[in-house]
Amino acid sequence: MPDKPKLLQIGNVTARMTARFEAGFDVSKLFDQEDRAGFLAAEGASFVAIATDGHWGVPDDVAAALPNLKVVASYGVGYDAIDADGMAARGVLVSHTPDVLNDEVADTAIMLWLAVSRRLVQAEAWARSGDWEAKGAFPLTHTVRGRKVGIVGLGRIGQTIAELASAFDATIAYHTRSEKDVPYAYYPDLVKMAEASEVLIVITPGGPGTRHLINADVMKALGPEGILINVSRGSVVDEAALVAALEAGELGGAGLDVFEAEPKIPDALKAMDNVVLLPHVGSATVETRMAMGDLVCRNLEMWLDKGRVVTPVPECKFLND
Ligand code: A2R
Repeated sequence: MPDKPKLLQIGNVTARMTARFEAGFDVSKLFDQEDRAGFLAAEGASFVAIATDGHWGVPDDVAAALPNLKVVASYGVGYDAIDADGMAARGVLVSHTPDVLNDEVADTAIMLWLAVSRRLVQAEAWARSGDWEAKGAFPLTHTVRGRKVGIVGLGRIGQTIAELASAFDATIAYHTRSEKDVPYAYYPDLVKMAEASEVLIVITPGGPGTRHLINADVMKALGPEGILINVSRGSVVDEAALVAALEAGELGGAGLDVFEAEPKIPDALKAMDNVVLLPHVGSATVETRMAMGDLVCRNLEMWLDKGRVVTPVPECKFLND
């Protein structure tokens, strides 16, 4: 029997995924290597496949040490940690896991919005601490019903967020680079949309194209009663400007699942009670992570079988025909 093709696993994954990788590939684990540089120099040329995720990506030393790389299967929809254009130019087919996490990330966005508006965290603490008995009723909050919601990025997840927000009688607007065929108001100018919105939900990809798209001007336009929700990438929001806007009272509140230097969160944000913070759990349920892992495996299995993948990133689609 011919040797199995070699796959480099960048980080740890579930035992279930590893077992599926091992059915078709000879698997090596980069994270198990004590001498990473020595290992890559000695073995790098033998690998044709990489399994990674949206956080680990394909580090530069790995990309350079694998001249015979043919396929990368990444876990997660965002792939800003992978140089997809560079991989495409090398003829490397990169895949990701779109669609299977749309509902989960959209639910997380709505959960954050509700938590900020209805002060869920403080109200729960009020109940738990005995303040209800000692001090009486919790102060009134603001309704999420009938709000003007601006969505920044109206792709697979953004459209799912729009559908959920519609159930709260929201008036939806969106900002993207190109207008979509949807029944929502299109704003080519993000600041104008922020001015017209009470809630701004950010769900674009990360990377240089969207870095600090949500800047001081956008936050100021959203205003002292406005709420910013970010479930995309930390890099999309200028975090220093966000802290400054919240401290100055120029922005009403924020719900954040992602941060610029994860897992570090600025202390200033941790100290604010008009901010709800999550540790990047947008897609993190057993069911959705299982579906994502399954799609990573199916991408690799289809590549072994047919030289193609199920869900290539757009930059690599031409290699999948
Ligand atoms: O700009 P367009 O027309 O290509 O629309 C895309 C929009 N988008 C942007 N909007 C404003 N300024 C930009 N510089 C910009 N770049 C992209 O983001 C599109 O409507 C949306 C992305 O949609 P999808 O590609 O379908 O991504 P999906 O599956 O919704 O996930 C979005 C992100 C991932 O990349 C992860 O970072 C995160 O959600 O979990």
